[in-house]
Amino acid sequence: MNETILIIEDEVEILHLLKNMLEGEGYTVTTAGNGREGLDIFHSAAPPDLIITDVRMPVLDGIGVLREVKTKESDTEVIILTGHSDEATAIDCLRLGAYDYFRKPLEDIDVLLTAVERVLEKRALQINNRSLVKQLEELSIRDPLTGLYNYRHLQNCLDEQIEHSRRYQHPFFILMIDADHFKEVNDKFGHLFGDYVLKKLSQIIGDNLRVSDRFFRYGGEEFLIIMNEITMSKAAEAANRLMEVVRRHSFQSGEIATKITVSMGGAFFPEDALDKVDLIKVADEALYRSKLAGRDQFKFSKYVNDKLQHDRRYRQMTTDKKLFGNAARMIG
Ligand code: GH3
Ligand code: MG
Ligand code: MG
Ligand code: MG
Repeated sequence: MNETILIIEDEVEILHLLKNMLEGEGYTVTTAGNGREGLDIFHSAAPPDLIITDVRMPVLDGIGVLREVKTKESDTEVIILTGHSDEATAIDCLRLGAYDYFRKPLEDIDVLLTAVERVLEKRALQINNRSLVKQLEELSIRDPLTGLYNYRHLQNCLDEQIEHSRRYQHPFFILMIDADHFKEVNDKFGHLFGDYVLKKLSQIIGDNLRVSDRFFRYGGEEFLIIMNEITMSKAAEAANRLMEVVRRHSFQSGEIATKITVSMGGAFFPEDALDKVDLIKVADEALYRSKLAGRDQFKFSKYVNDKLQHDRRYRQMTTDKKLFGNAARMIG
């Protein structure tokens, strides 16, 4: 048992009695003579698991201590010691979040000891439950094979991302990725090796993303990346770089080694679509065009692609105009 208890009490005899008794039970005990000193200890290092505090004390009373401890949202529990005439105050303390109160003089010390044991057990259980809930929450948003965020989490993230983008006018980009001829990998080397390839694929792509990119397993052999604050040329650059990383990698496990390629399609919010469903549809269509064009390549949406071509043609026209202008002057 390594639980820590802070006793705050201005009556020295009671302080010593409690300290000796609790140390005898194996607790680590610190002491303070008034509320201010007690809070200094509470704030200075790791907060104690339990504070046993008197109510009436000079400088700062027990209620002041209780209020401060409970507003800090700490896991520190509080037990109150009161005088005979302080019944109403004691009840106020329970309302403020104290676990229990005991009247002085302490007649049955075992009752107090049992309360200490029980409150520390309750506290440990609460902390354990909270960590279990956290683990479950984490599991519920992850894909078990790759450890990436799963489809369900993608839906929530896209909802949030779209709301954020609308409010702050920050465009974003989604990149959809599909492994090429993956059925053949399974057929040739078995499903287990296929699983290994998907796991490794997610690692090598993940290793080549920016910290702000969010990476999801969309399903099967399909993945999706949300990229913030990225221009069209940077998006194409990122996609091409990722395809090259995959192209170069030899997927090796035991005796088996193989190479694979991926196809990609991308869509911008809000240029390509104004809602989640359409945005994914547009990226999927772009991916499909990559497949049709021979796989192992990346395509923007038709809209962005046309726009880029138009811009390129426009730039070419202005260059041509300058050229022709110069030529005309030379002839003239
Ligand atoms: P394409 O280039 O057109 O994408 O061809 P493909 O074979 O990859 O596409 P298709 O959709 O026909 O097949 C997808 C394959 O991915 C079939 C499925 O068994 C495999 N697959 C999906 N999820 C998993 C998985 O978790 N593990 C393994 N080993 N295979 C998977
Ligand atoms: Mg007192
Ligand atoms: Mg697929
Ligand atoms: Mg595929």
